[in-house]
Amino acid sequence: EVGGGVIETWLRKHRLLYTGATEHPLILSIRDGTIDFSSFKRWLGQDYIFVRAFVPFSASVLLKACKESDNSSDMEVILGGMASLNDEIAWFKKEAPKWGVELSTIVPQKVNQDYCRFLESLMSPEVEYTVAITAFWVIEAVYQEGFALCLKDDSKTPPELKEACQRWGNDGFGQYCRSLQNIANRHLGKAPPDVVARAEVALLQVLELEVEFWNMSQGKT
Ligand code: HMH
Repeated sequence: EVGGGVIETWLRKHRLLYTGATEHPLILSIRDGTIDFSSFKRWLGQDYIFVRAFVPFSASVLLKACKESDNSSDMEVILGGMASLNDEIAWFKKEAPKWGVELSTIVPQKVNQDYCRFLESLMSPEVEYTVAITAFWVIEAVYQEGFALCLKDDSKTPPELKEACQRWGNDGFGQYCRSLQNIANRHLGKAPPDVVARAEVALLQVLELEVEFWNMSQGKT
């Protein structure tokens, strides 16, 4: 399934945009140890807001899976993702004070608002499960690939940032992303062309928003 799926075709087709998200200069600066810590702090506060908005979106994907999927393991994979979101929120709350970031006072930046609004649009019952699960997969996958880069043997990731990279870059999260990719591929493989086209648009929107989210964290928007 993986290798010959719709997703793999799209990743080849949109390779530059995909690597623009996974190998963004901010990620590369973490890996190279040259990161400006003010960027990390900005990212930390904004991503906390994003992750909170990602919870109801995940719940909507779970609901669609229960209603529209023929395979009960979809629900279990998504539920596992929601359990790790619970840990993520706890991690942000524990991490923020170490950096002097006050989470209760964070104001969402324009890009973050756009991204959260995009998630809300995908929560509509009219949006097909195939479209929503494709977006859900790519949102998780870009973080997994990006942060995994910062954990490679030859990376110079600052010790203070290792835990953040570990959170999304670890092998368990990688396996989870591959499970999501298999689910998305299975549904894309049997969806009508108009649904497949909307899923591709959603994928591109996510990639563009991810690049902008990193730019925003660098203070470049
Ligand atoms: C912006 N994209 C963004 N934040 C995240 N935490 C993830 C993806 C992965 O959950």
